[in-house]
Amino acid sequence: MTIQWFPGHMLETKTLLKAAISKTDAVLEILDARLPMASANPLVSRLCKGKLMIKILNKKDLADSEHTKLWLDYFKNQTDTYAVSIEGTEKSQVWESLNYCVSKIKRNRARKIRIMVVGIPNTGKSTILNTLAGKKIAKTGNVPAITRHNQRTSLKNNIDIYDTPGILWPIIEPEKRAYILAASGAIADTAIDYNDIAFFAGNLLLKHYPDLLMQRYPFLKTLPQDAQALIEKVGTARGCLKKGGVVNIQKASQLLIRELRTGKIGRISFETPKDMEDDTKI
Ligand SMILES: Nc1nc2c(ncn2[C@@H]2O[C@H](COP(=O)(O)OP(=O)(O)OP(=O)(O)O)[C@@H](O)[C@H]2O)c(=O)[nH]1
Ligand SMILES: [Mg+2]
Repeated sequence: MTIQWFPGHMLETKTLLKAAISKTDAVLEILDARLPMASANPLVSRLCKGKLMIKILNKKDLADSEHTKLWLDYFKNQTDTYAVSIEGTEKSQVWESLNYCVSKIKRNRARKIRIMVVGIPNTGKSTILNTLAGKKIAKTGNVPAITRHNQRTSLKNNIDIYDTPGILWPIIEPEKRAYILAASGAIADTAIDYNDIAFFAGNLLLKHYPDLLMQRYPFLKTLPQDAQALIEKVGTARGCLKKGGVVNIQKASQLLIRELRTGKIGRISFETPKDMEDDTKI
């Protein structure tokens, strides 16, 4: 499965970022804590080369806390890499991460500090901005591509912060990365095949989170042997049926993905630093 989803506003944002980055003091790269590597945009890394960047692993409440610890340790061991994990609606955590960023800036006292918030779609950039502002100034939503334009907000302590639209890159490869991004909710529904994504997610859940599956879906009784069986059983039990009682795989797939994305199945991470090292060995 190849995913291509690079609508016009993303290209515009890329051009805008290129021009704006040089005028900012630091960049908050908002990653999804469940997929800290897959959600790191190579375009953004290239554009921000040489700029102070703080990796914010947001949505930590949805991620496997053991895996988040592994990721933070992993980033700590990289040179010039700063990373923290937060929940985007938690005021103290969000401010702590911003203050951490500010503490690393070589400050020009003649003007305000400028910080840019960047990342792929749906990682919580606007939510973080609203939390910092203490009011809803940016539109948010649990589908990608909510923000369409850059937006500047003045915060206390002489800080200007810029929210930007989430951007991806023209062709998402390798396939595993495309699946992870799609399963997390970073890619528009119109660009993905739910059945494919549910198969990928089902296999991941069966392999790494069987206990969570059994808790969420007690009607399973025993662990299904593969993703196909899992989707069918969930579909049957949850009434995703076509005429004649045949399981509607598309509906069952959507249900599984929705429950995975919203944390109903539990705290799930899609990748660990070890997976990433293993992938680069291939
Ligand atoms: N569980 C959880 N949900 C979060 C968190 N932060 C943001 N969200 C939710 O994630 C969804 C996306 O949030 P947005 O702030 O719109 O994301 P964005 O990065 O601005 O998205 P685009 O503008 O489309 O690029 C919303 O439903 C938020 O409520 C978090 O820390 N935990
Ligand atoms: Mg936004």
